[in-house]
Amino acid sequence: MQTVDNQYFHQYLPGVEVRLDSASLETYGRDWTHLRAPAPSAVLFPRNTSQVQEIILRARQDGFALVPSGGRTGLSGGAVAADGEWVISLEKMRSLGTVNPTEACIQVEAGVITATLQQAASAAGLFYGVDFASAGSSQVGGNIATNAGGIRVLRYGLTREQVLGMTAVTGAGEVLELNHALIKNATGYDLRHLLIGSEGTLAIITAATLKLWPRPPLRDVMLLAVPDDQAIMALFASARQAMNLSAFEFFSQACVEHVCAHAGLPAPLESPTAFYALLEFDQLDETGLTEWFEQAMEAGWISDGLISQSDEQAKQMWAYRERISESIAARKPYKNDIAVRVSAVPALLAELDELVQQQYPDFEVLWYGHIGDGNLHLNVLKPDEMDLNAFKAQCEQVNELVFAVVQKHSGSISAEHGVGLLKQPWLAYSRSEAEIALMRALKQQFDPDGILNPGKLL
Ligand code: S2G
Ligand code: ZN
Repeated sequence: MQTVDNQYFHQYLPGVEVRLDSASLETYGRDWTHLRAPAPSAVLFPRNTSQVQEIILRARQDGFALVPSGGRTGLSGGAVAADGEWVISLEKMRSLGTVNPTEACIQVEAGVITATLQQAASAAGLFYGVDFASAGSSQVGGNIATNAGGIRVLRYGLTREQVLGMTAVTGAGEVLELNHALIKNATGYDLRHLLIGSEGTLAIITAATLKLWPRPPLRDVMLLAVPDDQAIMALFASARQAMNLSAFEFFSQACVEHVCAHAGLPAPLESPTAFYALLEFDQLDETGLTEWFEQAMEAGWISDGLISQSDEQAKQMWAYRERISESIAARKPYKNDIAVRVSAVPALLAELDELVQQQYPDFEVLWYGHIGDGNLHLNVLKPDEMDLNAFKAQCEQVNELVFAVVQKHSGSISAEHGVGLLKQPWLAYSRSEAEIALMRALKQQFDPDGILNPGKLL
């Protein structure tokens, strides 16, 4: 393999910005995981789709692997470059089209920060339906490549449901303009949906046209004390009937204690409780809400609760959920991001609770997530004195047991964070042999030389 230096890039990829300095290699070679030491050989910053195409064709010709890079907020190692790859950062491709009010959509380049897209929608009196804690640093291209979910999937769906059209360059160097933002297009396989969630292994997404929604009506947020995890789903079923939910999140008391300690917040309710449910819903009339609340109390699904009186208070209540990740990051948590059908959540929780008690007697375990989507985040915190590798090895042994329970419920071993490097060894717990063989065949078609994000996902 050729060595790469400024002269090489000047000669073969003139006009493409390249960085070879160690600080850039370190920064752009990692994501939010600490799985591998970053070691790319170069970081390239294309400014348009044709430069992305030139880079792919050159990498094919000279045998270099490529790792697409967005906000690098991923949690499964999908953007890690540890074996001399070229990182292709889309951060310089951040033009934002004007909002199309007739079609309620907007065209953006891949490097646009998610929060910038949300602001552009809001400025036009519309709403971008996907939101999550890392929206301030994640990029739209990466959101599409990992089919990011977040806190309002219940009402707006995942990133997949927002993508009306897409520009992408395959590993063979072909530029694809997919679906052209058509609402109806019955002309064969919808390749857009193959690329959404493909984690940069089939093509590099360079632009997309995204659906925007009407600005949501006034909303309220409720924070409820839930005595045990079995009550949560009964509460969800009842809430779903009584109000127009846009979010139904849950988290344990341990999560609240970490958030309060980390962010200096007061306890959210009078007394601690095993679990909390955070509901966001279209404002209800006072009577309707009081009746529902009393019914939930009488049924024993809740023991206390708070309803937001202002947007500011709603934001404060969301903080107890949204700041969990950051408040435990220093403890290098081992993360499981699993999903089952909503009706299987009570059984999954009961089985995994028991398993976790047995297998992790000495570790602090945190439960939280988008329980309304059937998506649970099980985070095991590394004991301060324990070696990171020993801790990860012990957690990985338990993975087999956790994923066997998920498999029994035909669930997903990665609900929203993607497979990347982290979950790749356990893919077969959620995908059949036939499916994996077909995914490999598709990879062969889209990326014949296997240069796109090798070692990730498959
Ligand atoms: C969440 C964010 C990442 C994590 O909070 O819903 O998806 O820490 C997570 O698991
Ligand atoms: Zn999540």
